[in-house]
Amino acid sequence: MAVRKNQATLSATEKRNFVNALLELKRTGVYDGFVRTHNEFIMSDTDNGERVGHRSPSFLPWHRRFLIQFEQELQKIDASVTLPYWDWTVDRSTTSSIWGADFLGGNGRSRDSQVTTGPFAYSTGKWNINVSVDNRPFLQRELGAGAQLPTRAQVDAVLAMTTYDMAPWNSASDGFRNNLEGWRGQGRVHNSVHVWIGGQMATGVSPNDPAFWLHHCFIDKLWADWQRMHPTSPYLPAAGTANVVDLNDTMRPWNNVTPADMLDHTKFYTYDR
Ligand code: CU1
Ligand code: CU1
Repeated sequence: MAVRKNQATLSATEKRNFVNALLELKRTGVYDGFVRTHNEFIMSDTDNGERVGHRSPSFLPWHRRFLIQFEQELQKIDASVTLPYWDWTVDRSTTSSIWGADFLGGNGRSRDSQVTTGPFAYSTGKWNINVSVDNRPFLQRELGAGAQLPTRAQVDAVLAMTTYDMAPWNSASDGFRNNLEGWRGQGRVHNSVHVWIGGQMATGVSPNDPAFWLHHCFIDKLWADWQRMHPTSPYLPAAGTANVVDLNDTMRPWNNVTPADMLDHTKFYTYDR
């Protein structure tokens, strides 16, 4: 069984293997397909219309499935690789090891936010931004400029919520899902991490930054933690709700996946804890 680990615990070899698998998926074009899919869903997910990837109950199972598919692509390159997670409640500095030149590379420079260090710097020639919202071909970051990272206390307050989601099943809902997604609540948990990194991460083409996978892996772990804390709290809505993905509804873009299929992550991987 594949074990997903805290990125701070990875060995130099594990970091290198992960980076090399990312670069290979980028080279073959597989990587950019994930960026394109994510942006299509962000653009079409609306509070009052059909919504699948964001602002809706299926935010968590949709990204779980998206990460599993991406991880399987990495494992075709190197079977030893799993997605690492970034616990931003602990590793909160713009100079934490996650931003090292041996891993994700560092902050963008002041002039144009261009990342110039590490394996995803434009100058390497290996990380051109092809699916773009601003026609700039380089990875951009503005670490810490636009938001604060959520604190452990803010995360714990969200984990304490007992109801998975509730009407109107969008970005105005109370409950665990929307407070974790970060459209409301102290810390604006998931959303504020995108804004804290800035650059592409603050847009629909966020998977252009490999940090996307480490951030969403931690969000996925928090969902797993919540499930363990609240074993009798089900995914909601169960059935019959317009515009959102009920428990047993098919979840686009996949034609054979429902939220129910995604509830038990241990069929696919486990977390180190
Ligand atoms: Cu997303
Ligand atoms: Cu996200």
